[in-house]
Amino acid sequence: MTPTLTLVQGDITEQSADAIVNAANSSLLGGGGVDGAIHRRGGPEILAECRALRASRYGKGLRTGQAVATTAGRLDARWVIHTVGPVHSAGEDRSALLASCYRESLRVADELGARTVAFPAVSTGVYGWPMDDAARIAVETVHATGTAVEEVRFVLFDDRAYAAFAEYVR
Ligand code: AR6
Repeated sequence: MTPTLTLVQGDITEQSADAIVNAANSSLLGGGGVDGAIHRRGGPEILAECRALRASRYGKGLRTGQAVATTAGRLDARWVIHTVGPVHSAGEDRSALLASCYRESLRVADELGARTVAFPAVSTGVYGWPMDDAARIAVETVHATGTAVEEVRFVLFDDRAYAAFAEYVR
Protein backbone atom coordinates (compact mmCIF):
# COMPACT_ATOMS: atom_id res chain seq x y z
CA MET A 1 0.00 0.00 0.00
CA THR A 2 1.05 3.59 -0.53
CA PRO A 3 0.66 5.91 2.44
CA THR A 4 -0.95 9.33 2.25
CA LEU A 5 1.74 12.00 2.25
CA THR A 6 1.13 15.18 4.22
CA LEU A 7 3.23 18.28 4.82
CA VAL A 8 3.42 20.37 7.95
CA GLN A 9 5.62 23.33 8.71
CA GLY A 10 6.83 23.38 12.28
CA ASP A 11 8.72 21.65 15.06
CA ILE A 12 8.61 17.85 14.83
CA THR A 13 8.71 17.52 18.62
CA GLU A 14 5.25 19.12 18.76
CA GLN A 15 3.70 16.51 16.50
CA SER A 16 1.34 13.78 17.54
CA ALA A 17 2.08 10.57 15.62
CA ASP A 18 2.64 6.88 16.30
CA ALA A 19 6.30 7.30 15.45
CA ILE A 20 8.54 10.35 15.13
CA VAL A 21 11.72 9.91 13.14
CA ASN A 22 14.96 11.37 14.47
CA ALA A 23 17.78 12.55 12.22
CA ALA A 24 20.39 11.00 14.50
CA ASN A 25 24.07 10.19 14.16
CA SER A 26 25.68 6.78 14.43
CA SER A 27 26.58 7.23 18.10
CA LEU A 28 22.85 7.33 18.98
CA LEU A 29 23.87 9.52 21.90
CA GLY A 30 22.33 12.80 20.80
CA GLY A 31 23.46 15.93 19.01
CA GLY A 32 22.05 19.21 17.70
CA GLY A 33 19.19 20.00 15.32
CA VAL A 34 16.25 17.58 15.37
CA ASP A 35 18.23 15.15 17.51
CA GLY A 36 18.85 17.72 20.23
CA ALA A 37 15.23 18.87 20.17
CA ILE A 38 13.86 15.31 20.42
CA HIS A 39 16.04 14.41 23.40
CA ARG A 40 15.33 17.73 25.13
CA ARG A 41 11.60 17.48 24.81
CA GLY A 42 11.31 13.70 25.01
CA GLY A 43 13.36 13.48 28.20
CA PRO A 44 16.04 11.10 29.51
CA GLU A 45 14.18 7.85 28.84
CA ILE A 46 15.06 8.09 25.15
CA LEU A 47 18.77 8.49 25.80
CA ALA A 48 18.68 5.64 28.32
CA GLU A 49 17.31 3.31 25.64
CA CYS A 50 19.83 4.58 23.11
CA ARG A 51 22.63 3.81 25.57
CA ALA A 52 21.23 0.32 26.09
CA LEU A 53 21.17 -0.21 22.31
CA ARG A 54 24.81 0.86 22.12
CA ALA A 55 25.66 -1.60 24.87
CA SER A 56 23.87 -4.46 23.14
CA ARG A 57 23.11 -4.59 19.39
CA TYR A 58 24.96 -1.49 18.22
CA GLY A 59 28.33 -1.55 19.93
CA LYS A 60 29.89 0.07 16.87
CA GLY A 61 27.03 2.49 16.39
CA LEU A 62 24.10 2.54 13.98
CA ARG A 63 25.23 2.49 10.36
CA THR A 64 24.32 5.24 7.91
CA GLY A 65 21.01 4.46 6.22
CA GLN A 66 19.79 2.18 9.03
CA ALA A 67 17.02 2.78 11.59
CA VAL A 68 16.15 1.62 15.09
CA ALA A 69 13.29 2.43 17.46
CA THR A 70 13.15 3.48 21.10
CA THR A 71 10.47 4.81 23.39
CA ALA A 72 9.31 8.35 22.64
CA GLY A 73 9.55 9.38 26.30
CA ARG A 74 7.39 12.46 26.89
CA LEU A 75 6.77 13.15 23.20
CA ASP A 76 3.22 12.71 21.93
CA ALA A 77 4.17 9.50 20.14
CA ARG A 78 4.72 5.85 20.98
CA TRP A 79 8.15 5.52 19.41
CA VAL A 80 11.09 7.48 18.15
CA ILE A 81 12.72 5.87 15.13
CA HIS A 82 16.35 6.94 14.95
CA THR A 83 17.93 6.96 11.51
CA VAL A 84 21.37 8.08 10.42
CA GLY A 85 21.45 10.17 7.29
CA PRO A 86 24.51 10.44 5.07
CA VAL A 87 26.68 13.56 5.10
CA HIS A 88 26.23 15.17 1.68
CA SER A 89 29.24 14.85 -0.60
CA ALA A 90 29.84 16.82 -3.78
CA GLY A 91 32.16 14.10 -5.10
CA GLU A 92 30.21 10.94 -4.28
CA ASP A 93 26.58 10.03 -4.88
CA ARG A 94 25.23 8.98 -1.50
CA SER A 95 21.56 9.26 -2.42
CA ALA A 96 20.99 5.51 -2.01
CA LEU A 97 21.90 5.93 1.66
CA LEU A 98 19.45 8.80 2.08
CA ALA A 99 16.71 6.73 0.40
CA SER A 100 17.61 3.88 2.74
CA CYS A 101 16.87 6.09 5.77
CA TYR A 102 13.26 6.47 4.65
CA ARG A 103 12.87 2.84 3.59
CA GLU A 104 14.41 1.43 6.77
CA SER A 105 12.44 3.80 9.00
CA LEU A 106 9.21 2.61 7.35
CA ARG A 107 10.32 -1.01 7.73
CA VAL A 108 10.83 -0.45 11.46
CA ALA A 109 7.47 1.38 11.62
CA ASP A 110 5.81 -1.64 10.00
CA GLU A 111 7.43 -3.99 12.50
CA LEU A 112 6.06 -1.83 15.32
CA GLY A 113 2.61 -1.52 13.75
CA ALA A 114 2.83 2.28 13.46
CA ARG A 115 0.13 3.84 11.27
CA THR A 116 1.31 7.47 11.32
CA VAL A 117 4.96 8.43 10.97
CA ALA A 118 6.43 11.94 11.08
CA PHE A 119 9.74 12.54 9.31
CA PRO A 120 12.06 15.54 9.38
CA ALA A 121 14.07 16.41 6.27
CA VAL A 122 16.88 13.98 7.09
CA SER A 123 20.44 15.16 6.28
CA THR A 124 19.41 18.69 5.26
CA GLY A 125 20.84 20.46 8.32
CA VAL A 126 24.27 19.73 9.75
CA TYR A 127 24.78 17.03 7.11
CA GLY A 128 24.45 19.57 4.30
CA TRP A 129 22.14 17.88 1.80
CA PRO A 130 20.55 20.36 -0.66
CA MET A 131 16.89 20.71 0.29
CA ASP A 132 15.40 20.25 -3.15
CA ASP A 133 17.29 17.02 -3.83
CA ALA A 134 16.53 15.70 -0.34
CA ALA A 135 12.82 16.41 -0.85
CA ARG A 136 12.79 14.54 -4.17
CA ILE A 137 14.56 11.52 -2.69
CA ALA A 138 12.29 11.47 0.37
CA VAL A 139 9.04 11.63 -1.59
CA GLU A 140 10.12 9.21 -4.33
CA THR A 141 11.35 6.69 -1.79
CA VAL A 142 8.20 6.79 0.31
CA HIS A 143 6.10 6.35 -2.84
CA ALA A 144 8.18 3.38 -3.94
CA THR A 145 8.17 1.62 -0.56
CA GLY A 146 5.46 -0.90 0.23
CA THR A 147 4.31 -0.19 3.78
CA ALA A 148 1.27 -0.56 6.02
CA VAL A 149 1.87 2.97 7.36
CA GLU A 150 -1.20 5.02 6.47
CA GLU A 151 0.16 8.55 6.82
CA VAL A 152 3.69 9.76 6.24
CA ARG A 153 3.95 13.33 7.45
CA PHE A 154 6.95 15.43 6.51
CA VAL A 155 7.55 18.07 9.17
CA LEU A 156 9.53 20.92 7.72
CA PHE A 157 11.14 23.52 9.90
CA ASP A 158 10.94 26.57 7.66
CA ASP A 159 9.28 28.02 4.54
CA ARG A 160 12.08 27.00 2.24
CA ALA A 161 11.96 23.35 3.29
CA TYR A 162 8.16 23.33 3.09
CA ALA A 163 8.23 24.80 -0.43
CA ALA A 164 10.81 22.25 -1.57
CA PHE A 165 8.71 19.31 -0.38
CA ALA A 166 5.53 20.85 -1.79
CA GLU A 167 7.07 20.62 -5.27
CA TYR A 168 7.00 16.83 -5.01
CA VAL A 169 3.92 16.18 -2.89
CA ARG A 170 0.88 16.87 -4.98
N1 AR6 B 1 11.65 20.02 13.83
C1 AR6 B 1 11.67 19.80 12.50
N2 AR6 B 1 12.77 20.03 11.75
C2 AR6 B 1 13.86 20.50 12.36
C3 AR6 B 1 13.92 20.75 13.76
C4 AR6 B 1 12.74 20.49 14.51
N3 AR6 B 1 12.68 20.68 15.83
N4 AR6 B 1 15.17 21.19 14.06
C5 AR6 B 1 15.87 21.24 12.92
N5 AR6 B 1 15.08 20.84 11.89
P1 AR6 B 1 19.59 18.27 11.37
P2 AR6 B 1 20.99 16.21 9.76
C6 AR6 B 1 15.41 20.68 10.46
O1 AR6 B 1 20.82 19.09 11.44
O2 AR6 B 1 21.30 17.20 8.70
C7 AR6 B 1 22.60 16.30 14.70
O3 AR6 B 1 23.58 16.89 15.47
C8 AR6 B 1 16.64 21.39 9.97
O4 AR6 B 1 16.33 22.73 9.60
O5 AR6 B 1 18.77 18.10 12.59
O6 AR6 B 1 20.47 14.86 9.37
C9 AR6 B 1 22.66 14.78 14.75
O7 AR6 B 1 23.07 14.30 16.00
C10 AR6 B 1 17.00 20.54 8.74
O8 AR6 B 1 16.23 20.93 7.61
O9 AR6 B 1 19.92 16.76 10.84
C11 AR6 B 1 23.65 14.46 13.68
O10 AR6 B 1 24.98 14.57 14.16
C12 AR6 B 1 16.56 19.13 9.13
O11 AR6 B 1 15.69 19.30 10.25
C13 AR6 B 1 23.41 15.52 12.64
O12 AR6 B 1 22.85 16.62 13.33
C14 AR6 B 1 17.69 18.19 9.50
O13 AR6 B 1 18.69 18.89 10.20
C15 AR6 B 1 22.40 15.07 11.60
O14 AR6 B 1 22.31 16.05 10.60
